[in-house]
Amino acid sequence: PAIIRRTDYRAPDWLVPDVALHFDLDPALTKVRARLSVTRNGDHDRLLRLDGDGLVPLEVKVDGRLLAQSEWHLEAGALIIALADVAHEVETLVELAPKSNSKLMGLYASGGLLCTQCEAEGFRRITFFPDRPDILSRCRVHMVADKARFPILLANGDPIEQGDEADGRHWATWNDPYPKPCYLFALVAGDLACNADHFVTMSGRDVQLGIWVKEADLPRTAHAMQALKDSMAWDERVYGREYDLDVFNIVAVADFNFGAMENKGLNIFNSRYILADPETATDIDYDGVEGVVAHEYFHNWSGNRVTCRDWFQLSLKEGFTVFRDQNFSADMGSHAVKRIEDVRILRDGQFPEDSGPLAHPVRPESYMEISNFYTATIYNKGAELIRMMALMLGPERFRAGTDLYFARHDGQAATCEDFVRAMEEGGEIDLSQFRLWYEQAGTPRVRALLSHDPVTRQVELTLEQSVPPTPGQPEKQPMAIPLRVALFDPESGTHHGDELLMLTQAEQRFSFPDFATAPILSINRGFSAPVIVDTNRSQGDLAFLSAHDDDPFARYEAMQQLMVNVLVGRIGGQTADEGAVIDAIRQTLTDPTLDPAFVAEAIRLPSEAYLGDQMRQVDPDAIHAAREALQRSIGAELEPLWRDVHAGLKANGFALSPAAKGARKLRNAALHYLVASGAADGPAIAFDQFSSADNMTERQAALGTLANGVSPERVAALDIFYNRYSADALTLDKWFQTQAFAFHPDTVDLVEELGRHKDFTLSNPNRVRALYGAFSGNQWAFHHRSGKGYRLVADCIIALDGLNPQTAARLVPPLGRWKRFDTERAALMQAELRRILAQPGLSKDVTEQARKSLD
Ligand code: DPP
Ligand code: ZN
Repeated sequence: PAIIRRTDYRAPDWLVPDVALHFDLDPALTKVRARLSVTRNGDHDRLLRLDGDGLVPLEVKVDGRLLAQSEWHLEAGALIIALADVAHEVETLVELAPKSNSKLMGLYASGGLLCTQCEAEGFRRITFFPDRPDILSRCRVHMVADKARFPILLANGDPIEQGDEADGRHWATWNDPYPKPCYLFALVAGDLACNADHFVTMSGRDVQLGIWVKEADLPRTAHAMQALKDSMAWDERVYGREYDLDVFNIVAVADFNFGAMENKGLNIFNSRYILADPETATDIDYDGVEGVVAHEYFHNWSGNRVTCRDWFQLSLKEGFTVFRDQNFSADMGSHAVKRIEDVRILRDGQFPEDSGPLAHPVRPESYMEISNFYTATIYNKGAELIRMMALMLGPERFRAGTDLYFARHDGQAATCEDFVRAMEEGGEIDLSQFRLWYEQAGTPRVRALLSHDPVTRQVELTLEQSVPPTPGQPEKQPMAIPLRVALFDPESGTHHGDELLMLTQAEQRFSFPDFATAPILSINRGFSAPVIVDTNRSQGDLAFLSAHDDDPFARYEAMQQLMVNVLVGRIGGQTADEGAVIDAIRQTLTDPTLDPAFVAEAIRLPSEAYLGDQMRQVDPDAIHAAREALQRSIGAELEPLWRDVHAGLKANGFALSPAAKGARKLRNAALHYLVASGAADGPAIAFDQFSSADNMTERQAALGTLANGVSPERVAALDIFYNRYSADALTLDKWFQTQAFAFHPDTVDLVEELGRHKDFTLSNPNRVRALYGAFSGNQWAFHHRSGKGYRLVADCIIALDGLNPQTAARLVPPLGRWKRFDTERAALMQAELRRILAQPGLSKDVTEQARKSLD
């Protein structure tokens, strides 16, 4: 497969200002007629090239004249035509079979619906078109379908007209007045019910809102609708951005590769990010619905009105939009807890990517298959870049920068460079060095050493930075790293200032005058930069900060570091003292001033994967043993406290207030430690919570806790859960996922069995992720020394590749971490990657990921 390079970008030869699409819809055979007005872009004599993937032109017309076969040809799927003048009308006719489209790209069938997914390059599976994001077209869509099976017909923009035909069929026409790239095209046809509402925008326009689902799911759409209205109000208030069409529709579908898609005026969602009710959704699910609804809505400006010039600029819309949805969710709940959660996601998902064979810059230089670049680096690290700029600029100047960006690039296909320039000009700041964040891959490491001279009363902070080599980038330059820093007086527990230091050189010193005694360093407060900080702080310093730091993230971080030090020490064979960890947890648990949701985050042990990331060579068995042992000690030492917390937070129902959610989170953490303590009644208490809970948050947490052990309650709870929810796909996913995530000695064998379960299917991406995605994130089980875990995942990749290469490719990265493991495991992982690559007819999606993973 060919490699596409960022520097090869060239403006399009032909533009398509207008397109009219006619769909004769049927799951077995859909006809698509497309009429493109094309105009020559500049003075050249190059042919018109319309991308196509698996399409055969049944008719090709230019300016109404049917072309002979000799007047066009196909080249790598694309339709090539010679055109004489500067403007023409080109018309094509193709046939599709949506119900056999298992890739879920283009037009496909899901649970009786017909729907589309075009980002990144799915539109070329629907019709011949220049499928690149810098071609912006006004689009009119006409759909005809059987009225009984497809009573609802939706497309982008505003509905124009509809009517019946004689033969039981009906039609609808939609028009989208905003020029858009074809990756934002969408249509849906099906038997759908609507949760209808409306929103009055800041200029007083009334927008009709619709969330379309299967009739039976209507009661589960209330949270999504509230989230949509909250998002619309938030984007007006915080960014001055108003919605621009008369209707905004969302459709939920069961089979979807992404989480959701921001098609103009017609968002299409994976149903897991729309449907929620107390019986089936956890607090995390509710937050996921709120965050993803907001994310897709915010794309209307950051993505649709201003789109991307080419796919190398993907983070322009994704990083910025993640930043926007993170701040929205923080405003809707707790800023402190949201920041901790987002950093945890970054460290668990992006840091490993940045230190492995698939590391790439936030603005990549090349790709084979763009679907492989919808990564934690583009999304989550991309969001951290925007966050750093917002921090350096401050709220007013950041807003001036985004205002300038939207005003200057509205209706355009822009670049990351355009965004940075708007920040520089609107925010009056020089970001020359900061641009390296878009170019250099790898997580920077900062070494921070604090020294104090009692004679001069001077404190000196020495900061050293380095960026590790990554594929294709052996040498790195120093980055511009904004670090929020405070120095605490250990006597008074207070600090002097909260300064933003800019680390711009490989090594830099900062002096602070007038300290009688040595202060304690609080650094990277609020996680001001996405870096790894190594400090010379003692366990005593960390314990102090875990009790006194007034920056919630730094306080959490001190606690995590305290735990990491003990665990990494023990994994390395030292007898690290756990007393400080237990004291810090006791102190945090009993501090009445703290938000329970924060407490639940702070007392949680770092994940096995994060611990692995701290080690040169990952020893999954030693990590698991050390973490389990510490968990058991914490459980046993503080057992009465866990019992109190668990009993004291009872019966808060399923209210969705931050307080109620926090209480459930802490109660679940207490249950977890209580069971981990080994107390004889632990499983019975968990089973009782499982049986009596009136909400899924407590029910699923109890199930997860039981699934880790080998008690009889485990089997009973899993059976009850299965019988209660086997008819509801989203909830049944939890049953698969809980078992795949479980720290159970036989997880590998259980996952193998579950792969043969009658409810397991490769055709639903959520189900695949629930089983194999979750399993490969279970470090201890996946890296079973037999290599069986690797084989299971590789078998799944091979089987899935023929159906849905995009989802198959997402399962590859865990196999690529072999360099970090012992030689036996590394050899087993490499062997599986080679076995995958040896498959005939392998997709370019999986080929790219597996090849890079072997390097
Ligand atoms: N639908 C995906 C997202 O919103 C890709 N744009 O992130
Ligand atoms: Zn997005």
